[in-house]
Amino acid sequence: MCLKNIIFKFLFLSVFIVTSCKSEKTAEKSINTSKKPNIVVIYLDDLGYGDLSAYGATEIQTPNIDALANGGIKFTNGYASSATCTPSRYALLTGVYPWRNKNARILAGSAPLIIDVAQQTLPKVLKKQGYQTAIVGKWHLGLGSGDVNWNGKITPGPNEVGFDSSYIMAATQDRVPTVYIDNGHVVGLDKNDPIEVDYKKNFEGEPTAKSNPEMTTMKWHHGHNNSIVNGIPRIGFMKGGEAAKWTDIDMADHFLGKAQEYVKTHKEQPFFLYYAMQQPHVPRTPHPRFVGKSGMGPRGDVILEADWVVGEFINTLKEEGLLENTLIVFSSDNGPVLNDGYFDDAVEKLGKHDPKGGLRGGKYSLLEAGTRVPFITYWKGTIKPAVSDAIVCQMDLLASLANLTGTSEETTDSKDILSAFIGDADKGRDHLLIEANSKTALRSGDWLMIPPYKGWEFNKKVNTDLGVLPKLQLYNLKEDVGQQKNLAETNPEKLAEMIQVYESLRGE
Ligand code: NG6
Ligand code: CA
Repeated sequence: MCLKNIIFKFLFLSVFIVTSCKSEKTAEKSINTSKKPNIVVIYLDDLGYGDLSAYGATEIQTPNIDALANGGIKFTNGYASSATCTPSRYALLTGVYPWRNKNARILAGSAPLIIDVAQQTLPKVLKKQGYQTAIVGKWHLGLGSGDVNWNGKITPGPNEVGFDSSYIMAATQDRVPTVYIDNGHVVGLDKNDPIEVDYKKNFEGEPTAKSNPEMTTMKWHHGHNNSIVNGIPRIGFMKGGEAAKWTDIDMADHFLGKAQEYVKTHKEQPFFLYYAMQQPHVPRTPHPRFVGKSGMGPRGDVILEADWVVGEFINTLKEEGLLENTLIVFSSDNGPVLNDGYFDDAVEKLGKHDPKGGLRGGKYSLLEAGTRVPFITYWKGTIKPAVSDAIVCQMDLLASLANLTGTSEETTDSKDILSAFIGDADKGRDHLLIEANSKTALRSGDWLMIPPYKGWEFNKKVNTDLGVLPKLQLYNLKEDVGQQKNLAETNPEKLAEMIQVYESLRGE
């Protein structure tokens, strides 16, 4: 959007602004790596800034993730690029702002791949540096180039954008097809029972949550009323593939097994593993071992499950003698949401827990809780424990890990801030554009500016402030992290400066 007219309003102030939009300086690394470290990105789905005890939660204990946060660098200004999944994952893997790609928005399970196979990606950069590369878990960046044939080789996908191996779910746990895909092939598929997927209309005679509510064991609140799999109504229609359908309650164990197997069988050369876990996204289906353990209902239970998974995975690295030669990055693709479409007690049993950790907004929002997420770097024996206030974004991993592994790869948007990631510098980025539903806002220093936008201010279904207003918003996050005081009118100089930086970053 163009803010020229708004800028004119501030011109009379004659504020001479020196913007620092130049690319941040390339980091000098102090780490002397005789051997390239393994790199693991553990990426949760919808985990909020306040969902971990290391980030201040008191009603839930996450000792295994806390051990990473307390033994590594705990970032307090760590960002996903976006307030939803697909765009954040796009930025993480390509180093490009998602608003540059109009397809980088929440995708259907049948959507085509949105990363160009010729595009630079994080796994490609690391492959060039001698790494073996793999993804285990949630993909949600599209598959195929139009009509996917789920019964043949599904391509292009992760294997065509830099991953040597892939074991994934196509989109989300609440979207069909509800099957695992191993290097482009549906796992356990019976050729006599082919899979068909449609996001527009149902297949004749197939039950849905609307036609057969008695078949559902989890009830839908909004959306999620199409095909029913394992008693859970999903988004999208699916027919066939009975033998291939996943079991929801052991998904965490299943992906953990794959991640463990990968590190055990790939330790001769450095590896990059993108381990994209499904918790605490809906449908929240904790294994019976965790049911009732948090006292907060399934959302709390799957956070405990995720924490256990992280502990088991770290134990495997230890047992294999890999922990001291592995950099672990832990984060989440967007902020928290309670009711995201099912009645699952997330709201009712929340108690005193604050998934937003004092921030405002949540998943889908331009306000801080949408994109500011737990962000940890851990490397036993190499990274010194610290808390860092540096502004860092997942999109910067591409350029920063390129530097770590001995090359240089600044894409248009990914900044080399390795020194912040490894604790050599207190400062990360100068500026960052965050995104929600294709709308962008500027974080710069202690400040956040949201341009005026048309649209819903509040999403009643998910009970979230979207940060969308028809007027400018300006917040000082140092003094007002909860974003209660809009300073746009009282601090016109800062506002004008922010607008100028914003326009220059957006190329307007
Ligand atoms: C929304 C879904 C929500 C979730 C989200 C994607 C409805 C009503 N809501 O459209 O439940 O699946 O998409 O979440 O269908 S994300 O974390 O993958 O971005
Ligand atoms: Ca998500």
